[in-house]
Amino acid sequence: MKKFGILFCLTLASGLTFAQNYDESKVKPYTLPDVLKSVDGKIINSVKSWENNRKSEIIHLFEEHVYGTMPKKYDGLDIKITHEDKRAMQGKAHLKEVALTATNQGESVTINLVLFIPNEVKKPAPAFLLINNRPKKNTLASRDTISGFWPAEEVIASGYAIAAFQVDDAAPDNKNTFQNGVMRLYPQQLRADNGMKAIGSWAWAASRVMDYFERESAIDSKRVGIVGHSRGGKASLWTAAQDKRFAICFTNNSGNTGAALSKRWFGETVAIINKAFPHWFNNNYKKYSDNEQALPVDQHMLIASIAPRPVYATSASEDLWADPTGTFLAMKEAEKVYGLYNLKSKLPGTPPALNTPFNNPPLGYHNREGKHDLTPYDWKQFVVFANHHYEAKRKK
Ligand code: GTR
Repeated sequence: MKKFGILFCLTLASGLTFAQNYDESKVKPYTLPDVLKSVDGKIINSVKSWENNRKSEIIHLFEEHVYGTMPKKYDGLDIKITHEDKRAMQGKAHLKEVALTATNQGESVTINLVLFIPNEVKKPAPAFLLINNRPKKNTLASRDTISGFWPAEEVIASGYAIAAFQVDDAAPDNKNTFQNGVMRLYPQQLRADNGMKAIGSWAWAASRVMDYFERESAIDSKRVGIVGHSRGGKASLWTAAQDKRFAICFTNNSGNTGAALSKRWFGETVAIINKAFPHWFNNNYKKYSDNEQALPVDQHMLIASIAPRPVYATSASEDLWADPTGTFLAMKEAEKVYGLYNLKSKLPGTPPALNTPFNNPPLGYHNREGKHDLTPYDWKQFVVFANHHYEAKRKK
């Protein structure tokens, strides 16, 4: 009896910590760190001072306080085509299933990649890579079932290759087992308060896929967009921030510690995410639970750190948990860094109406009607955005 009483109290106590706001009129004033002012107070007003100073400072702050450090070295990468079909999708695509085995200090991890390359496109083809945070059945090589989460046929018809790996290969999405993947290669990360965890591991794996793309003659590794939904969208941002080789970043409904501002305190909060998913971010991040104002960063800085490469963020109308307005505002705040590169943002001044995509680089955004999801509608806008970007590059 007594035991139950204690449990009940704990539930109540955690219920109190979990209070959250869904009411715009209740958003309290907050101050964002100025993306164009360095920690020592220097004003950043040129590409040179941004690139030589502030950009790496920002990445470092995110490593220290949020996602953890990103190991860059490993001993080897073995690339094995485990299955191939040159006439997949009724002859429209060349399917390659690839096992990427990375080794470091006697440990190894295998990332299984599914890749479709359009047959009707002059090679090398541009590509989209999805960090798949949902079950593998969403990204099936067999196409026995087709999921709107990864509309590979439509992307192939648009002239792009499409690839995916499932996050569990890199780090199981579980607080007790996330170590059983990339982390095995870097045991010191587990011991450090600024060591990476699952989100860092997923981003690390995306970079190994890029290592493979650089050696794959059918893929144009200079035209690869990294895509992620929700927790995968947090990882796609971190991937692009860390790895300049990704040409575009797509972050879908990524919400808290993704593209949405944390200091707005709307929808999911840092306390909630740290409690529910202690295995995503580093130990230091736990200091900011219910203490967002102390964070030396906010998510507009992560978006800005990807500049001048384009970023497309999305929201969904029924997904207040991921704070659509806070996502849009973060994109707006990032505009000034693109401005340094003379890249004028085409985003409107205020959050656009539902289903009104702004899909011209450098910054794209839409708020789709409906639920928290990655859908063919979202992918369609990603393709348009990528077309605009690559087209503009070709003309230069
Ligand atoms: C939720 C989590 C979000 C988001 C989402 C998802 O439970 O609170 O931050 O990552 O899961 O990945 O679908």
